Amino acid sequence: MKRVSLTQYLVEEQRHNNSIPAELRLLIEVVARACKTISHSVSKGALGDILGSADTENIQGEVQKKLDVISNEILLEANEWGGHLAAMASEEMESIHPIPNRYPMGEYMLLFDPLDGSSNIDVNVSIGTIFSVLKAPDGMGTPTEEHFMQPGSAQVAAGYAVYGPQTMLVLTTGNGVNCFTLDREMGSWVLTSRNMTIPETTKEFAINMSNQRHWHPPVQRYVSEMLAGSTGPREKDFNMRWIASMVADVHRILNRGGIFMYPADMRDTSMPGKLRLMYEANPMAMIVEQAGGAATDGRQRILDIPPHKLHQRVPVFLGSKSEVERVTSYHAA
Ligand code: AHM
Ligand code: MG
Repeated sequence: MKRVSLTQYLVEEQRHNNSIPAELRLLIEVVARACKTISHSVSKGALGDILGSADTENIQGEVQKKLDVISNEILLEANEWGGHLAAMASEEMESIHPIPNRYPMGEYMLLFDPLDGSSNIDVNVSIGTIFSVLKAPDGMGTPTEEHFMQPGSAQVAAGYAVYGPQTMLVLTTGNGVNCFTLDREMGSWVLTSRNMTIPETTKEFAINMSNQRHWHPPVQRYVSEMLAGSTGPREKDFNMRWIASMVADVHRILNRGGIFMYPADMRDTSMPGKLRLMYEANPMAMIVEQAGGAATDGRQRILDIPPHKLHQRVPVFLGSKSEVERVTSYHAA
């Protein structure tokens, strides 16, 4: 079988489908290269002194792991000098990171969660990097947080790298979803799945069940109906999986269907859910929709939510269309 590299795929997309302007292609290549470097660090584990805590806190007050900090730096450094970006924003940084004056300013803005699934770093379970690309508004001038306040539907590209038994890069530029596997010997990303499609129906769900007592009634109803199995209203037995790395859970759903949920709960109404709109929910929602699935916050399409702050959190329901539609309809009932 002829191998297609990420570079070749992007060049062909640019040439034939016109879906990727040259600048965006360069940007994606740089992000992919940074993910390769992160993958290399991840695979060293204790041998690379990358495990454990960094003794610092991020903007959310969460203790940062060494690998959170290392991955953030790798992405910042890799993307600063290329001339295709105006600014970056990261889950690990309080405010935006404009491109320093010594480099030319480009027309895109990059957002990322440098190392998603931090609780799994030290236990050798799959983790990942999630990214989202927005266009800088015309005549923007000095970038501010305000320029990032665009709904997910404005994303021009989104993707994630998953560092698991294999390192994979899943990418969309609004023309379907493709998956590349890292060939470690050759150091290149090779196209291994074209046009990924999420099966519409499923018998598998993903949620952190330990929070059950805090859930709101629509989520209680939805999950209890699944747990009732073949003699319950759903008339089938469901299986449950929860990796606690969104990238790994979404990657499974992309491949074999399922629904992923991180709902709001009754503990703290000021904190609607755990996941972040700009770094996690929006890019994953774009990927899932491009693969034929659906993504809502229980009430509306995630990609339609107007953001009001960089580190905003949202409830997330995404995956197989019929299941996302069902749990969303329970919220309306
Ligand atoms: P992180 O960005 O700090 O790693 O947090 C996000 C992660 C997701 O990857 C995952 O779905 C979720 O947190 C797991 O949360 P929990 O520990 O409550 O199960
Ligand atoms: Mg995360």
